Amino acid sequence: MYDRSKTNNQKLLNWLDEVIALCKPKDVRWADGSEEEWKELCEGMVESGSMIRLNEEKRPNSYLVRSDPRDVARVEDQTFICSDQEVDAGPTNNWEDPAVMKARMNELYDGCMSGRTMYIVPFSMGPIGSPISHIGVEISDSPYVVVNMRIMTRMGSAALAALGPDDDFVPCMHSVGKPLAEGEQDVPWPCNPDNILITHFPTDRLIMSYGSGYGGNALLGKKCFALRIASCMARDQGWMAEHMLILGVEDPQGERFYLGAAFPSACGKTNMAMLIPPAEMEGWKVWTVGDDIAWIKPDADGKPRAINPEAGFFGVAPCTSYKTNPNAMESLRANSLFTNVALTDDGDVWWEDMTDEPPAHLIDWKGRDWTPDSDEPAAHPNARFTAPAGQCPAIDPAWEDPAGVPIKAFIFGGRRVADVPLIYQAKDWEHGIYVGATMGSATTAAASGEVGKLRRDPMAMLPFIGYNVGDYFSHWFKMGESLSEHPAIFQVNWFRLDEDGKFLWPGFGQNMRVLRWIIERVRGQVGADESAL
Ligand code: TSX
Ligand code: MN
Repeated sequence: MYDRSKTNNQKLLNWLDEVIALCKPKDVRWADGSEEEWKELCEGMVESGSMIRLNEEKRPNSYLVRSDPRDVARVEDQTFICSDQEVDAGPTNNWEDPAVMKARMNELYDGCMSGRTMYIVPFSMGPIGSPISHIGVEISDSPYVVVNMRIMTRMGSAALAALGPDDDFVPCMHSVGKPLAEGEQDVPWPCNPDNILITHFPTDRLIMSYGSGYGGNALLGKKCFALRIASCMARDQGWMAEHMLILGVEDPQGERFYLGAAFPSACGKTNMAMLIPPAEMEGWKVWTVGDDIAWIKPDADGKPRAINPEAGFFGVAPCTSYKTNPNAMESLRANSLFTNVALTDDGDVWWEDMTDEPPAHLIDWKGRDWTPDSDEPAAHPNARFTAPAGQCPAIDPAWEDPAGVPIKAFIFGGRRVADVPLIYQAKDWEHGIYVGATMGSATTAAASGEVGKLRRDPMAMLPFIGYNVGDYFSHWFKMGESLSEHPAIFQVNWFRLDEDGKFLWPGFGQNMRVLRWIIERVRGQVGADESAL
């Protein structure tokens, strides 16, 4: 049924035999990650009505997809950490007994791919062959997942070739949960929104996802593997998997200084990762290594080095513009996927605040006519672009260095209307852990629920720690003991308001002043007063 000669990894072959027998797909296909495969899958989805090819002049080699309106975001209430003991999932995760959950998932998976093609998607999180990288294999019945994984990870033949006969990998099982009966017409976005389950098995380092085709529910290399499962691997192996952007600051002398920064959602993390310094700070430059996840391992000397395990940006589209983030706009100018954005009359994409003036007419994310008088936004608030990181004009020359980049500082941020100043430094590693553990952010309209409420989000990892949050804090302390050099830790807040409710700080490029102060502090070039904080 499938070409077994592609790998000599027995664990992979055994798992494939098992899932094929269970899911009963119409076809099985290895994803090789080639250009031809990308074209074939995308054109196939155009023909079936799942994708729209964008204007080749305006947005070369790029496509628009509209999801089912019931499948538009990561689901957290249906996300489970199935550790052997309930206490090991801790108070911040849903837990179910692994045997019970596996039985439930296997029942859902039984025949779930009938009438569909099963894709075998080998991928590397991190540069192939890096000692900091890890390999996964995603099984999916969604061609949309395959083409997204080609941008977001090092996917295909090269990743498979790196998997030796006895090498371990993380099995990532995914189905949209919509089997097709003989002769049944498919829908543009198959899913099973009433039965979504996103499950993690830390003991087996296994992921099982069912019912959703969207984002972190379906692109299993990202939140499920690179954060939840990787955080368990990191705990056991003495490294860190963090929800952090990585950037390099170059000073006017040309010296490069790298830091990791953790922000909860709706704080402009991608904007920060791609910051362009203001004209008056001539000679300063920010280089982008990653915008979402950092894997940090001590090198042979015990110094922390970080990689971005991803190869692309899966960014929130609304509010991204040439004003707020020119480097993101350049990253998505071609070879990109767009999910739930609006379509312009000339076959390009648009979303809220992309331009000062909205176009006079659009097709909205639900496929309906839209004008500026419409009551609803043209793009879904959680609409996304999937863009290759290598296309970012500010991508760091060392972003694919297998050794990673040396990390000198961590920043914890949040959206705080009061109480937290623009910038302060923690006294030491242990105090820094306290600062990270007590992080919080004011909720925004995009995040839904009550607006302006303080939501606690330790290290911006609340939905991403794959084990007990108390053990996670312990692990930070243990890393303090094993590292020979400790990143300095800072807290920032771009969102403090004055008495009139106006932002006190201009933000964006001006944040470069804060980064400069951080560097000067780490180098011992500026003093600071100890405060009540
Ligand atoms: O991304 C943001 N950053 C980080 C940039 C490198 N945003 C957008 C957050 C929503 C995703 C910000 N918004 C930032 C910020 O530093 N600061 C603010 C608040 C702000 C908004 C508008 C203005 C100023 C501050 N406008 C004027 O001052 C004209
Ligand atoms: Mn994130």
